[in-house]
Amino acid sequence: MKSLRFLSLRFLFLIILTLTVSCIAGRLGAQLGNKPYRAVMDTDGVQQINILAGDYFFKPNHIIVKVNVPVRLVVRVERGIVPHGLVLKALEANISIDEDLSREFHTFIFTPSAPGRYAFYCPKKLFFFKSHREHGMEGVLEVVE
Ligand SMILES: [Cu+2]
Repeated sequence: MKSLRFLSLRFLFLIILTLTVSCIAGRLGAQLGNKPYRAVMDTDGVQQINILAGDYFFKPNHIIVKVNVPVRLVVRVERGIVPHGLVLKALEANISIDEDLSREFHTFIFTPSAPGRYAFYCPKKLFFFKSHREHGMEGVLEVVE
């Protein structure tokens, strides 16, 4: 009886350890796996970008697009209980996005009209806690010639 209990305790400990390690690895992966990502030119002449949004990241978080070429930005939202949003305000480049990411997929179409580096982020914040942006849920859209 005693050894059984010891075994189940060990099992429980292993599960907790596994969960902790995978959680930390996931966070690290979200940060490290973020190399600059160049938009792919679609056959219809649109620059296609797919990003994943979740707690609390955008992946990739550094996107490079060409100026004066239409962009189709598709955001897939990871399932979770925390609501997220996307803000990308770059009026000088003719981009204005401010939307709740309430569905699984969101598509934004715009044509960046000026080169530069423009921040995008999640504007959500719960009471006195740090904002999602402060948690790392932000990125850069780099518009190049
Ligand atoms: Cu968020």
